Amino acid sequence: MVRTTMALLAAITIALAAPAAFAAAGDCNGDGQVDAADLDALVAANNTPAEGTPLTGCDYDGDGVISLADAAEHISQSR
Ligand SMILES: [Ca+2]
Ligand SMILES: [Ca+2]
Repeated sequence: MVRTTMALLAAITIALAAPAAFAAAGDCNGDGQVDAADLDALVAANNTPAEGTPLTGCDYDGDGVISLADAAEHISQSR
């Protein structure tokens, strides 16, 4: 019973966290807006880890590092 409850709590936690992660896509500086400032944040963070920063939503290729490839993808998705 306890194990089931813990698994349920974990599933709920993941479910609640997931929409926020998706909503942050393109919002590289975490200000809630997707605009030109996000590209500046992406370029400034070139070759830095995305994990644990607002930049996780802008790691388009999912390699865990912000790079110019992510900036290029950000530009193509912003058009
Ligand atoms: Ca932003
Ligand atoms: Ca990347």
